[in-house]
Amino acid sequence: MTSEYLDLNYKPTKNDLNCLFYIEPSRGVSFEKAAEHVTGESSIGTWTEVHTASGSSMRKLRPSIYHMNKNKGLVKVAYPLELFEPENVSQIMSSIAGNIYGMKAIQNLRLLDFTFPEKAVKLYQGPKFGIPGIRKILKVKNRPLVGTIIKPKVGLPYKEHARVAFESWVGGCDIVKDDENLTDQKFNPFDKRIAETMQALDKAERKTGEVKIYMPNITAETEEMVERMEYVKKHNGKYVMIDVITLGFSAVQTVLKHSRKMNLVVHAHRAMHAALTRNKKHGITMLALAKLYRLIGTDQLHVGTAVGKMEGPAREVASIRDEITLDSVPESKDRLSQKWHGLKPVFPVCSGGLHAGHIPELMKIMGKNIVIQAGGGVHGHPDGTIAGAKSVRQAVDAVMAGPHNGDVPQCGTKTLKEYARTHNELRKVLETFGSYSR
Ligand code: RUB
Ligand code: CA
Repeated sequence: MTSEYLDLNYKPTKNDLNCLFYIEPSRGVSFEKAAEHVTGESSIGTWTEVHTASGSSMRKLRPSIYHMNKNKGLVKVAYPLELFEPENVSQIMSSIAGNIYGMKAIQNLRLLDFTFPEKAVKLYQGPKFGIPGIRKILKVKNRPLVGTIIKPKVGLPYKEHARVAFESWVGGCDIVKDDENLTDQKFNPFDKRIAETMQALDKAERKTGEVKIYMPNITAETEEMVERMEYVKKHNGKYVMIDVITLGFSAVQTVLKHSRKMNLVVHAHRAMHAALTRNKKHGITMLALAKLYRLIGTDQLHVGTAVGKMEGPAREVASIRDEITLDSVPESKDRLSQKWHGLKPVFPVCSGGLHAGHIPELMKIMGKNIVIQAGGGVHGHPDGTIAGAKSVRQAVDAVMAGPHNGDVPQCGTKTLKEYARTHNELRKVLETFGSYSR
């Protein structure tokens, strides 16, 4: 095979979408050949030369491999934007993250990152609310938002669900969320749950004087989701949540088209992401996926915790946070640079095995601009849900009142334990689940 795409002198232009891949060739295939195969199959190529297109029109669409590091397995490819249908994320992913994973020429392949040029970014709207819009709704300026997921995940009848939601809000949660696999089951029908839980929300707001949020899971077939959004709106809901990976990109885009019109905030749960993201040699990074959700505009996104029950090291979780919150992210060894041209920041959500004892370390890593969600950590409190919710708010208050380095909280376990002496709910949770330090 001649080198069709390799052009190490090529300088990407403002009309290119650039990708960073990790490639491991199969036995007997050279690195260059594997890189050529990946580049061809993700764009204009196939396994042999074809006689259907004229040379000049194809030359315009030809991508360039402009960087290669064989030792590290890294390849950068610049794709002309014309290869893609603007705003059609499914089409873009069918190209740069499609057939290429199945090719015999590669043993492993991972899309580490991609960069959209300014004119492509500007085609997208980004989040309608994002961090500033959500903080405005909740009237919480500085601290992390505190949320819970009703547990058990599935199985509670709707009246129980509403009662547990009420207790969570009264205890101090800002947000109550359905779990990713609770949608419209017989034991807990969607319409009854939403009506009952929104009534509980009104009651909780009156009792606490705080703004409270309920995030019902509307995940379903697309037209059904639109009906569910209308139903949520009719019951004065402000938010919906969706399982973005299992839905697929286009379905998420459909939800966002309607949510913008209806003024609903959209929370993105990432159930199933690890099937794509977890193997460090293969698949797609969560960083790359998170970028797509910022472009198309979910307002909140699960990014991991670094300290809880789900896999994801601190450095990686913090880099996803940066990607979805900063306006400009510099290039580093395993990512490309990206400018966001004013697209609003997505609220990073930390969730998975969290309880009050994790909060100092979590906030040291992730800062204050996060949503902290604890399911078991709230409803597993020995004194019940209200006490569990109180314990999380107390831990957040302790960290906020504790030492800071600039804007980043530096509260340690010792300070948390001291705070717990005068805060019973926190003390009990630390006795039950322990405190956490890395
Ligand atoms: C957490 C939970 C979330 C997971 C998802 O419940 O229900 O679905 O955190 O993980 P609990 P991620 O607090 O009881 O563990 O956010 O990493 O995708
Ligand atoms: Ca869950």
